[in-house]
Amino acid sequence: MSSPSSFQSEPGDGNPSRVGTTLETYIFEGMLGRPEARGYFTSLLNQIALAAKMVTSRVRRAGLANVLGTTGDTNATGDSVQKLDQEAHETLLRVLGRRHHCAAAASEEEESIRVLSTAASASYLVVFDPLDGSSNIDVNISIGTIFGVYRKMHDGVATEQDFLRPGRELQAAGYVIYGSSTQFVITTGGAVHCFTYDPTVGEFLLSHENIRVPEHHPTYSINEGNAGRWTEGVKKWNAWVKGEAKAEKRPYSLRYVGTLVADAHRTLLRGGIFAYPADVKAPNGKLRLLYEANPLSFIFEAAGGVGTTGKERILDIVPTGLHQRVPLILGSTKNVAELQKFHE
Ligand code: FDP
Repeated sequence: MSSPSSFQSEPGDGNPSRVGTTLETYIFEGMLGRPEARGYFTSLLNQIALAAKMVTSRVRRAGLANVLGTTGDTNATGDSVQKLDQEAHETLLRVLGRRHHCAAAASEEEESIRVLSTAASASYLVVFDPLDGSSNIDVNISIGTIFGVYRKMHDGVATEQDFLRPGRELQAAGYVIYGSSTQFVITTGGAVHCFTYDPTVGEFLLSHENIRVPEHHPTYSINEGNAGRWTEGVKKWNAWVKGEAKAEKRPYSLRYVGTLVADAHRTLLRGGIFAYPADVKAPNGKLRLLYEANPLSFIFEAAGGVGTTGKERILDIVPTGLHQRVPLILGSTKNVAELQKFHE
């Protein structure tokens, strides 16, 4: 998979390793490889990285800075809004609005899109989940930010319709995980890289170059509390992963953080499968297509993994609404094929 704005020289292309390079330099070098580049895309990605630094600084002081707890409101999808969620949402909007390269943004926290600039230079659209894993904020468990970048395809003011595009049209996608360290994972459709934040220098430094999802790993990640509501196929698969079969490394180990970014990050690095399937209570699944499923599927595919509903490729779905939900399965090719066999 490649996108018109892929970083030109990627690891594995004969260049020496760039481990230690700052995210900013990495993005800048990507632009240097594209003679036609105007610097807008580069600037936009740098603004997202700046927002990530600002959010991480708040997250790291969350217990001290009076930002734990809820605001008392509910968001566009009916979840109660955490104060830190709201802060991350406002930070991203403010930072994205500054340089007039982002025409509009759609946030999981807001009902409608936010037009940020009508300047001619504002040629990108950004979708984001400002703080994923809200229910884990107050108990000091990893949380994250997810984002995706699309090109705006016309000269007029951005509209909601501009956002209702399949994920395969993403120009870039990434996430930030606020875990034992803060890491920024990004792809423009070529290689997937992970940059780790060094708070002593205030920079993201390339730490995991050219991430590839292992073909298989004996780990599964699903909210087992929903087992009674699953389809017969998912129930059978679930019983199968727990069955005894030494040669197939079964039973698999269960790992479920309950923060999508954290469960996806582990699966990206180690392999295995993450699933939030459709069930009788949530026939369309729980997770959001635009803010969660698409960016993560874009990353998984770029790293050699899979993003599917179980029936269709996530990146091929044409959205019908900003806050649409989808069943989501992410993971290693072999693990996902195992589940799909039971789906059929
Ligand atoms: P949360 O409700 O805590 O915000 O997208 C929301 C999300 O977390 C994901 O991060 C996570 O994977 C999932 O929901 C957890 O849902 P369950 O509590 O139903 O398992």
